[in-house]
Amino acid sequence: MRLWRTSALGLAALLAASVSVPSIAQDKIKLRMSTPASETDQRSVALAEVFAPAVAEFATYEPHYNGSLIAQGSELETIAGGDLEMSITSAQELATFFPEYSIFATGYVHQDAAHQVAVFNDPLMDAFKQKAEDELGVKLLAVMYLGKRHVNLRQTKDELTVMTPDDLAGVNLRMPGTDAWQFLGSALGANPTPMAFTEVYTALSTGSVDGQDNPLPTVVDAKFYEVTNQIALTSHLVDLNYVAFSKEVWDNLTPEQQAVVQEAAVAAAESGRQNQLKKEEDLVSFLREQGLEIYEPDLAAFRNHVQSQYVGSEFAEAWPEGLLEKINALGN
Ligand code: KDO
Repeated sequence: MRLWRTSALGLAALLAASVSVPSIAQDKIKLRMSTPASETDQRSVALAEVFAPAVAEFATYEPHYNGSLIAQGSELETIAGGDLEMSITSAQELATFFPEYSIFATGYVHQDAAHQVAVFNDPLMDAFKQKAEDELGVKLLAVMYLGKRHVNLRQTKDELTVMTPDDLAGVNLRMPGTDAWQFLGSALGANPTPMAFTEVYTALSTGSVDGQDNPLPTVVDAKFYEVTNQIALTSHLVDLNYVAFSKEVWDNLTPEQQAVVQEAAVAAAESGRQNQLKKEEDLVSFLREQGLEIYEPDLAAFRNHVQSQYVGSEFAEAWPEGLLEKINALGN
């Protein structure tokens, strides 16, 4: 009798456990992530392959690529409104809310991937992170490396050789659609045209723009090399993105879960960074094989021109006193 009761209890426990399995699964936190990037972009790959499995015990990672859920540039306000949990955001997008973020979107400020990490982890970032949390409800978990942006044009090098900013006069250069991006395009000497990333391939193929700027891995991933003829290696922006996470969702996690999410974001960023750096190195020869002319312009001329445009600009006025010097001191 006693045996029977025990096994009946055991059975009940088993049933309860099996009934509760789907409800536990349902209780998992859903983390929708929206990005204009493709599924094969290294940042997307890193989040899917490193971040997602690390948080899988309590969260379901649901990525949306190519701007299919939220249009490029609207992700932050969507997180703030509670309709999105994650994005891969840019300093340029944050600068539309907090102008001081434009310092991280300024040409020739970040020197390389390691400098980006040093800046992101330095106490100088604390006030920036806090403001995004308090005023936008967005937590910045890690810095992702997008790469060195270069000028990529439809014209052949014979038609137009870009050695100095003067050579870009009148060139219709697609830049993403925020003020900080447009300013950078003008600072390069070009005529910047705002356009969403997802429209760039078509615009290049029809000639409605002369060119675009992005790192080599993006030129390959988005197949821009099919519709352009040259890349001037201006390295005008060592570009970054932040892993942006809803503060509201964060606050509902246990401290243990928060630690897992934080570590997973940092690990994903590190993995994406290493892959992106390798791609940047490897892709020059691939692009040359595709027929693109790739060359280095007068970098000092570009650096001087770009930096001189920022001095005294409305962007530079928003930067906290002494911040640029602190950022420079963290580099080489
Ligand atoms: C772009 O629109 O050119 C850009 O490179 C800007 C970045 O901040 C980032 O949003 C990126 O697009 C997308 O993730 C697509 O790679």
